[in-house]
Amino acid sequence: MKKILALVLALVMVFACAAIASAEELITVGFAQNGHESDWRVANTQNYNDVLTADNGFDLTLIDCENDNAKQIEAVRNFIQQEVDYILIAPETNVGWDVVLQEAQDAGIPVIIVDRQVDADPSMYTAFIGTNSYDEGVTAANWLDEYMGQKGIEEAKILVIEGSNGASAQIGRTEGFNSVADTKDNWTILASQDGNFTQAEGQEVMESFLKNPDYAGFNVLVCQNDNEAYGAMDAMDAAGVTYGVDGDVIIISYDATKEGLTRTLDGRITCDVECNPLQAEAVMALIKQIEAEEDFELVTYVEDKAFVAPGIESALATTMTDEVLAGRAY
Ligand code: GZL
Ligand code: ZN
Repeated sequence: MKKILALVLALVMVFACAAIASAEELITVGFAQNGHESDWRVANTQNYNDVLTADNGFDLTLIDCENDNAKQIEAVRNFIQQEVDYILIAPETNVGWDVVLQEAQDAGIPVIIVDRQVDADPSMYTAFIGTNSYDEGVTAANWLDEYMGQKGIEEAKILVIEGSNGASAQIGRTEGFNSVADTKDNWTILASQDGNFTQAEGQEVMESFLKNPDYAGFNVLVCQNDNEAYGAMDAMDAAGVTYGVDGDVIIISYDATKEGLTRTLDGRITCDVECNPLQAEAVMALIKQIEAEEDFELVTYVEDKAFVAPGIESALATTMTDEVLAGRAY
């Protein structure tokens, strides 16, 4: 009996040491995630949970900060207290980060800014991996210019439902789109309002647009993410306003999520500009480069494409088909 007990104890010790050893080898990552405001954000969070796994050598703590900068700063301070190996931040807005970035730097913890940008000096963090929102805005406007030429549309009377004001995604898409719009004397931006990247607020903003006689006759709606577009469609349906390839209003959206591309395939969304949420693989590769003391890129933009409804040929965008939709990962 004693021999069996000794054997069992020895086995428990072996497994316990292995567990401790492997726990010591895991790279601890604290991620102050923006929130869960959109399909895009949910896919982005899922991607980190799928990639920064123990099997890949990571111990990830992801905190959903409910789109609140203050909660994100608090989460970062907790990560500093816990002495994690790396901190990731997907900032709600781009301001107010200098103090906590300094605290992380003083604690010797590398910070990687992901998805959206901060306006802090690049010396305050280790690297940025995310989306180039300015280019997305330029792509959207260049496609509209191409489409107006193809269809012989004389003028664009544009309404814009913006993303969360102060988010670099909202700033970039607005500035990128306007950099082209400002060169077009037959384009008029009638209004541009914050829809906070959510379906509910997208609907509210669209309802207020539809009530304003100054905006009657608009023929282009730009939604700075797919969820806002779904809300805007509900509002236009209720008001009897037609949209999409067979309707009176051209809808340009951003994100190109599965639902967004489903609505592009059926022609309700005319053009959907992708913003790739699958960024965790690039973050994992960067951390492993840092761990191996190899050179690494300070700024990495993930690749974005654009998609248009069937029947539209474009040099800038992929025409949607069932196969294209089936091949989408998010
Ligand atoms: C873009 C990202 C934006 C998405 C929205 O990089 O920050 O936030 O476009 C999300 O869907 O809410
Ligand atoms: Zn919530």
